[in-house]
Amino acid sequence: SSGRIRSAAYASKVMSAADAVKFIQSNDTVAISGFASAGTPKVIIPALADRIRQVRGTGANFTINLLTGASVSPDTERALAEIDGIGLRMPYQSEATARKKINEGRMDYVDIHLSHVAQQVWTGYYGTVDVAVVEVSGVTEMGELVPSASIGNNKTWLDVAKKVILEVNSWVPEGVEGMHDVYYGTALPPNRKPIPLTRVQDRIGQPTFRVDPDKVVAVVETNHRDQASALTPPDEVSEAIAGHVLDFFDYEVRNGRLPADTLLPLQAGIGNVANAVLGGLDRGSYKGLTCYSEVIQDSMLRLIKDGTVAHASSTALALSEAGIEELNANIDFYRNHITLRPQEISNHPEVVRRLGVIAMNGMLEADIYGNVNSTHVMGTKIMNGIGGSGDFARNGYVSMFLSPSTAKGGAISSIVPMTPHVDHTEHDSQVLVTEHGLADLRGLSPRRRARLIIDKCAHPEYRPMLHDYFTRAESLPGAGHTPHILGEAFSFHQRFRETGSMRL
Ligand code: 0RQ
Repeated sequence: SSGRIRSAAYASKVMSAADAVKFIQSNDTVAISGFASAGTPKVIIPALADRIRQVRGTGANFTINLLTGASVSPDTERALAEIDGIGLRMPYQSEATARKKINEGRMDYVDIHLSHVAQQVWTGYYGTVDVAVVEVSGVTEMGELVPSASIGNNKTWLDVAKKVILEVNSWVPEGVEGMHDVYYGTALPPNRKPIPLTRVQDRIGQPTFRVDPDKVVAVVETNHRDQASALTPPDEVSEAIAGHVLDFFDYEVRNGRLPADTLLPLQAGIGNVANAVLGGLDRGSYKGLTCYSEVIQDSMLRLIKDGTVAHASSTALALSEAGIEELNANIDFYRNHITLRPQEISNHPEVVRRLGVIAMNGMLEADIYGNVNSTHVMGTKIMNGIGGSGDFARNGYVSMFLSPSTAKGGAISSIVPMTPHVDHTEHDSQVLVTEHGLADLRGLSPRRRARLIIDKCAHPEYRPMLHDYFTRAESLPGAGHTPHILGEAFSFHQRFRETGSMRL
């Protein structure tokens, strides 16, 4: 035994993964840990996939409904998706096999704001949670659970599930204990109280999860690495986008809207562009920045190490292999600069609004008025999901959306006449950025926004087509406040469908 289970009551429940999954029945709603790859259970899901195959071999059906924090490790998502093991999936995925099943209509997918998941489950929108499968890094003498590399919805899963299966993973460094802040003060209305978090580094909860020991039906010991997040080095396009964002920060400081050294808490989505923006921060004169986000990427570790970032709050780590090594080797240092929280708090509208978060998220496309599509390719096929982008964009102090100006080698323009799906409305997006420039939409009417977005953000090749559309829309009799030619508004998308390119 690894010595991580310090409570005898739990030690007596240790069993194999194959035995543990016998507690999961067909049609169960199963809520698992994991946010990005971090903290995904390592052995129970593969064992469950085996059990599903076995049961199917007898002629019976076996599917589960799967609830998570956000995406889980790709291997885990795939293991269940490729055998059609999931009836309903909620709230976020980013894995090719699952995406395909969803778009073929073979897996139900409910795509909701990550801050809403906990309360929607408490209120019973998803029925009963039959089993929670949660990875932890240890069990204390008192039977409390030390979280691992993510928190996500684990507090809620442990609270609401009828049965709990724990994976105690001794690969997670013991020094992680104390990095987490699990807040137990949330409630449903009319009993809600203000969340007493006024600074990024505030600790308002406790370092461990509580669970009713009678519900814990199985404990499985593991020693398995988290799957690393892919990290591609910034390219020219993402460096250019980052450059515009950093210039914008300077502009805001000069205008007295952001504090000079520390700015306001930063939130950045996952991926190339976010990494490039964060990576560029240590070139400025910033000291003691803070981040209030949902994940921590590699660039953040470097910024913490050199003092550019004083404290980062999130619900999960999303590190590459090298980042995981760096964190684990220096866990006692990073524990004082990183706080992991339940996602209902890391993404909470009240807290995001109070702190004045600078929200920077990726998008698929925006229209000439600033409506943003983050989730649906050509308006119909799900990409990943809204994730936390709405939580931050709607409530941020400044809400920015960042994207290359084209996709698929230029065949797709990220600026279109009208987005065929809207995740973030024109009322929520304030600044759009591509490699060509930054459109500051604050204080502008729709017609002024349109000209600015086309001139600053669209790829030069698409600018004439967009101007042509807008000019003709504006000259229609009764063009209105937000001019459109309704029969033509999706012509770029239609052309892509028919010819494989939005180009004329
Ligand atoms: O696909 O790799 O197959 O070519 O979409 O595009 O440019 O690499 O951008 O990785 O930042 O993803 C919106 C999906 C952008 C992401 C989205 C294709 C493009 C490529 C990826 P290929 P890029 P990113 C914070 C909040 C919602 C969740 C969120 C996302 C692939 O940012 O999922 O924000 N956001 N969470 O070719 C068709 C278009 C396209 C397009 C790009 N207009 N039409 N395909 N692509 N634009 C999260 C955290 O804090 C963790």
